Amino acid sequence: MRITALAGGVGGARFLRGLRDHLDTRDDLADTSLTVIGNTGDDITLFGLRVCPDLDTLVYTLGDGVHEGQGWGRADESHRVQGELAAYGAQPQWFALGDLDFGTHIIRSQWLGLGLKLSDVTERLAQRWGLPDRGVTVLPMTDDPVETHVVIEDAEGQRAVHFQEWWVRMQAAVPAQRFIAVGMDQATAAPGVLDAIRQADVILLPPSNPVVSIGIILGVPGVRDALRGSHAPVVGVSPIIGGMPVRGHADACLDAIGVESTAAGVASLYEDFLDGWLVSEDDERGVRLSRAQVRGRPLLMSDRGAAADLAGAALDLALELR
Ligand code: GDP
Ligand code: FO1
Ligand code: CA
Repeated sequence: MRITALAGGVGGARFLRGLRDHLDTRDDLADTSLTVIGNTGDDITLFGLRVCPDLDTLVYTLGDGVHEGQGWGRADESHRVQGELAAYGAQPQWFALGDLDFGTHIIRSQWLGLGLKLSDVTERLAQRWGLPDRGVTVLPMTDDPVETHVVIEDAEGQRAVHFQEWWVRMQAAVPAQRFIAVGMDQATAAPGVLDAIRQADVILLPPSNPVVSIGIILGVPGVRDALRGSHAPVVGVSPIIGGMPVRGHADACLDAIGVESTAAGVASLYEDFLDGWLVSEDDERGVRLSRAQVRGRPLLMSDRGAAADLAGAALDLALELR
């Protein structure tokens, strides 16, 4: 069976590792392949190096190399290089890059500099982490540079800052007026992305940020149409439980686009292609959707086992809707 998922960073990666774990327990679904279409709007160039936070989070997590507490970056990390850069007064210092993580950014930047596409580079990185052996392919949504910028207004007036500056440095405390996916008008889907949607047997939307993760991927030309036209059931998991994101600032992102921070509000963004929607058991009665089937399930990925159970529930609903 072919499963395709759209994903951001931590929420997407934990869910998809859970899905991989769940599939390992299913004899009936042996030989299932998982293709993950990752958000690249978070990407940023720092110290001359191309950093792809969401793709790296996916690869590190699915390759068992992630820092479990943070959910991003490498396990057993040190920060000597960043200390050295700080001694030179190099900026920014608000974005924590570890020494092992730097290795990834150095080799990625070198390969990109040699003319490889981001999708080729990501394939090489995933290979090192053993993903192909687990039937997992990670595709960047596009090979073209796309960066999410955030329009804000503060004491310095109205301006656009890189998404990471708003999210990490400002902690999303300055209200976002809107998000701009810079470069999207010139972008095309990376090789394999649209086919992965068209040829999937099941399509899953993990509980990723609906605006700056999934929303950005949906903006890639052809992606939304492919989802609408797909014969496969599309099942999503709410990142919002009881009106609150589990982590991060998804509520600030939803505010900016005028959508309420509820499981129903997020579902409304996927209305035209969503067939199934998992919400928390407490939210179930409050969510009525015209098209999609709604199911209440324990939604918290408190550990790897809980993530596997959640992914299994999403997959079961998709198989039921097939
Ligand atoms: P990011 O790129 O690191 O921000 O990660 P994603 O975009 O993939 O996912 C972020 C979203 O995951 C946030 O909006 C969280 O609310 C959601 N999330 C994180 N952990 C959980 C969880 O255990 N359960 C659910 N349902 N959502 C979660
Ligand atoms: N998130 C933070 O909140 N603070 C950081 O300093 C930070 C550094 C970082 C470095 C590499 C990487 O792959 C991810 C990193 N993240 C950091 C996570 C990430 O940039 C964002 O939290 C998500 O992309 C938000 O969507
Ligand atoms: Ca992200």
